[in-house]
Amino acid sequence: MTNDYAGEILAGSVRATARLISWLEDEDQRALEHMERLYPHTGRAYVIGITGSPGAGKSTLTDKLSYAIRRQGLTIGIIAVDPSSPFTGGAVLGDRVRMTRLGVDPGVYIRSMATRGFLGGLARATSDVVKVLDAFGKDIIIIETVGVGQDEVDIIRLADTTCLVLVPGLGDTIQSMKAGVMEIADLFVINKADRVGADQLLSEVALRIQQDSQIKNKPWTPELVKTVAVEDQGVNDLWDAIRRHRTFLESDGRLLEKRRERTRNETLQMIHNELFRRIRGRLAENGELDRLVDQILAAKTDPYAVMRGVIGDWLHTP
Ligand SMILES: Nc1nc2c(ncn2[C@@H]2O[C@H](COP(=O)(O)OP(=O)(O)O)[C@@H](O)[C@H]2O)c(=O)[nH]1
Ligand SMILES: [Mg+2]
Repeated sequence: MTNDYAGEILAGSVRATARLISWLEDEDQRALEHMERLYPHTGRAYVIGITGSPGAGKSTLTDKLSYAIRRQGLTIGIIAVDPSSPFTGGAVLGDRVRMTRLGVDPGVYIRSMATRGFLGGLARATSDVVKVLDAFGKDIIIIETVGVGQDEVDIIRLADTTCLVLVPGLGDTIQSMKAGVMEIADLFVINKADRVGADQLLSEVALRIQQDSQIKNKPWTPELVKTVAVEDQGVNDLWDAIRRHRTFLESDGRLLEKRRERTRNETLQMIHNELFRRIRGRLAENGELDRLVDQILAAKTDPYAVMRGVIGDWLHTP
């Protein structure tokens, strides 16, 4: 091992943290041994997910919430998986981006994730970044993500508490909310409550919570919080609600159960990714894959037989 990044990260090095995260983003295999060393130092941070449509105010809310959290003396890691986030100035940057005030606070580490081409999945990479920031010693980790595709839903599953940000008059009333996103929310944030229609949206969401059998059957009833993020209104209420949800999870071992489920999925996913990476690597050698494809196209074999053959060979490899 040439660099002791894990040791440096545990000792608080921002530079080593940034470097390891870049490797994770590039799916650089060198990251693995460092991740393995960091792993025993993870599991301490509490992860908050902030999701919602573009323009809902997620970044503004994340910013204001971070100040509220900092005032309690807790440290924060922010992961913005949102290419349009002001943290990045609209650009997709791989490096640590400093925001004007938060960015110069050593108790805050901000990172935007590039959303391009992840073979192992964006959620997988984000989950590793969470672990790095956790080992780096951040008490609270906030993940900001746009709640649209499957990637985002998978990312939001990394959070212990998920906040869904809705705004009045965006035309994205809850009827059109993607199925599965509503169900994932532990807290509904009605942001831009300075606008008309905030109270109507609030009662719509409250009604939906009462009527949705999937939500109703959960032991936790989602809370609703009204905020005006730009004016820092309701942000302390949001923080209080997050803490109530945390207390709820920590009672009766629910948080442990949630993390057990996550560890299970992650471990399976890791095995899946590594197997696939190795098999793909071997098939790419000597044009083996192209040869097989030629044979399929020439009707000498079919993809099913190829798949069985490849896996059979692999399993019998000593
Ligand atoms: N009127 C109003 N505007 C807000 C509020 N919160 C955020 N905004 C504005 O909404 C726009 C989008 O906010 P941003 O935080 O970038 O949203 P994101 O795309 O969800 O991260 C910005 O111009 C913010 O200033 C709010 O509570 N009220
Ligand atoms: Mg944003």
